[in-house]
Amino acid sequence: MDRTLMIIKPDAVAKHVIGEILRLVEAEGFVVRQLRMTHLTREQAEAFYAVHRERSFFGELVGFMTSGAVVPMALERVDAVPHLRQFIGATDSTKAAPGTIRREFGTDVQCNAVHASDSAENAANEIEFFFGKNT
Ligand code: 3AN
Repeated sequence: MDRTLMIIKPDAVAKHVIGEILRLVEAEGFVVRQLRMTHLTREQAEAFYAVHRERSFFGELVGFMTSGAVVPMALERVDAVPHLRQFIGATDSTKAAPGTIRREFGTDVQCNAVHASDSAENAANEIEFFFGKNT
């Protein structure tokens, strides 16, 4: 079993679809191992997305991710990282495949409902970011 980190982003929290997203993720065979609701500070959002610091959309991204509560969770499943990436769909919700989380619940490239780790190494770091070591 592998673990990955998913975050339900402020747009999806504001749309009251936390439950619907969790239901779909659990039906897909993911087991929720850790889960909490938090409101990121600017410093936390900048640290979480540090790899994007030089990107033109960094300021907007940090503004969006601090605009409301988020729901990070550690999910466990066989092939968790690639399976969840596939399941949530492309970054731009308007281009995500039908049936994916981002297509169903997101709006565009920024308000795309969820984040999912893109590698096993990042998954471990991101789970530690929200839930500490030994998770
Ligand atoms: P993904 O979340 O699919 O791995 P990344 O890592 O390229 O995508 O981007 C991280 C986050 O930055 C995205 N989830 C999205 O919210 C935001 N983002 C990516 N590209 C853009 C863009 N062109 N304009 C605004 N926000 C963007």
